[in-house]
Amino acid sequence: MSEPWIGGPMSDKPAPNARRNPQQDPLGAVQHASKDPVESRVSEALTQIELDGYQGRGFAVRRSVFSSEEIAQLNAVIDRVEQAVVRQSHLGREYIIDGRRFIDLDAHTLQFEPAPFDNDLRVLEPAHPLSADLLALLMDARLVLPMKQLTGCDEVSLWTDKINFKRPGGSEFGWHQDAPYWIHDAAQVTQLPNVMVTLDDVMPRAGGFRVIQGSHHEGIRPARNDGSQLEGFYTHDDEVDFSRVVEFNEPAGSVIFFDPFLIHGSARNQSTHRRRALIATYQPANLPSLKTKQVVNLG
Ligand SMILES: O=C(O)CCC(=O)C(=O)O
Repeated sequence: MSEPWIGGPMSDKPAPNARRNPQQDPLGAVQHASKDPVESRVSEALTQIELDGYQGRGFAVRRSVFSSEEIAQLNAVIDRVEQAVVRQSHLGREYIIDGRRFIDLDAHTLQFEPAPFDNDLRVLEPAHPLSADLLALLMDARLVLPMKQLTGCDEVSLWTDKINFKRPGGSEFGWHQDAPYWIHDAAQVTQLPNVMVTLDDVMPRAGGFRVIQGSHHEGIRPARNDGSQLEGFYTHDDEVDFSRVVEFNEPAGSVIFFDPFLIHGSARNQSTHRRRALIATYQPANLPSLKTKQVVNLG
């Protein structure tokens, strides 16, 4: 991780850790995959080493937490959800922000890729009301137990969840922190840990998730001032220390817990494969969720 990354602001160039020796994993990723799920089962709760990594770097990674069978079933559900919302999207309210098409459909926001892929879904938020399987995933102990530790609570509820679809050629997610989006709505913005579940094997150049490790220690950083409508939500490039970029090219079914203040994003998908991911944010129990305002207690 000492190698400086010179990719520049959300460059398509792979970050330096994109290929690494899993035996000496600089991310401290814990391997969960095994041919024998009983033998390989490790405690769902984060270990002290993982918790220390989360505090210090702003993230903790667990590789192959969900099996390929579980992910295949989940992706079949997600395909059906995607087709259903796109089919119904003409019923929603359409608007354009920074050249991108958005549709509000009931309590869901659909964001589409910019042209020429503007009929392809980029983000769906929230996703869990559309499938009991998605809600079951969010209640899975492999997510809930770590989230109890990260929120410091005995019981947790859902703040928000979304699916990022990232088709081949799909667009970048600019550097940002989540805390500025949520600070006006959330009861306690410091208690909103995120988890990304990778839904496809992430290859170099597929636009893998990236973070600036340690950046969560520095509070909310100044935003872009480039005249775009969403400038206030993106971190100014001058605030991004590119020498601290970590890119996660993990197998499907891996999970990455990350802090709401951590600067993160991802580059365009230059591969020929989709790079889907589910991101869920947890909070203490009995609090309303971001978009539906329903309380979704998860355990
Ligand atoms: O999916 C990604 O690579 C990044 C997504 C992200 O940063 C977000 O949805 O807030």
